[in-house]
Amino acid sequence: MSAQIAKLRQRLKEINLDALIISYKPNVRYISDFTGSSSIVYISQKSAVLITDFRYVEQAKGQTRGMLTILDHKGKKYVELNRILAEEKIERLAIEAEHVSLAYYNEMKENLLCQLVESRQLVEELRRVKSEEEVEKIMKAAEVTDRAFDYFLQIVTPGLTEKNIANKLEYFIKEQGCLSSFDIIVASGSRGALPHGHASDKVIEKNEFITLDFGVVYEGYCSDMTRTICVGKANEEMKKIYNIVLEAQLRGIDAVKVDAACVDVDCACRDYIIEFGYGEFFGHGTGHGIGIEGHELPYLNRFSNEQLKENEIVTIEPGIYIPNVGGVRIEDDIIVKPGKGIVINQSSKEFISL
Ligand SMILES: [Mn+2]
Repeated sequence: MSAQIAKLRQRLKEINLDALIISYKPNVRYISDFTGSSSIVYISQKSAVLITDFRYVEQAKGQTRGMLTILDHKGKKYVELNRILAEEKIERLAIEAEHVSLAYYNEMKENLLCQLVESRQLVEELRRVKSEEEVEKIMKAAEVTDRAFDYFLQIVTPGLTEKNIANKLEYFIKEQGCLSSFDIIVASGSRGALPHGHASDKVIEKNEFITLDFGVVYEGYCSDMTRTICVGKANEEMKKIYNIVLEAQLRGIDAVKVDAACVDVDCACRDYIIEFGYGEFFGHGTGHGIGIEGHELPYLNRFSNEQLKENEIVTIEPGIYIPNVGGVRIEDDIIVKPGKGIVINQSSKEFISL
């Protein structure tokens, strides 16, 4: 049995659920290592079963390494499920309320021979704390991210469009055996004021700031990093903003440790930015967990009411965005440890003007 299945069984016991069906891909991957696009994973105290179809049976056998029983459903998936539910005398079965469509839920409700109950964030909660193996994968992803940033510094120049840069980076990342974890954000000049300014056809001009936010997936695990640089000579206001964001980010990183309240980590960044009068220009949370997904639990923002746990990996990414002027964001990934977190990214945060 895998450690993940053991953790889930323990959790099911604690909350008094007989069994759970998982169909959300990131959760399926976490519990079973299976990466195919269509499956149901059934976990009870007695069994661990992956129901998929002909296209994926061989793949599932390889990826799950004998830790789950693989079933090939010829007809509807619920027919196989009903057989197991009857065999194990399951009365209440949990379904991932946040990830199934209404149609899917209704189909299951009408056809399953037991009571269906909603579960929320069950596997997501288990995914928060990373195993050593998961930490290593995310560190590898961060290494590739650092290399890609070095490459960005070599190629970025006025005259290229944001898309030109994103495409070259994308190619570089693929050559390293990875994938981008989301559409690369390249936001130059006044577009820097868009926190999620995906690369556009805008041409990079001399003396502009460029915010680059990207991440890579290495063996299923994501990194996430942002740097803002200047091509040419920086104006004083923007340079001042850069230094405020950098100091805020360093304060945020310092606040990351075991048992820290997520809201306090957010405040560590936010209060510093507010002090300089830029509070209204920092409209998003300070960070989030990373792992199988680019954004996952825990969330570090003004509304968080939880605490950091050892071996969670979170981003710290404050920013200041001035409409029609531009913006700065700096982001690193940090492993939560007692006393002080470990920053994974090695890329320099000193102000770079090329
Ligand atoms: Mn991020």
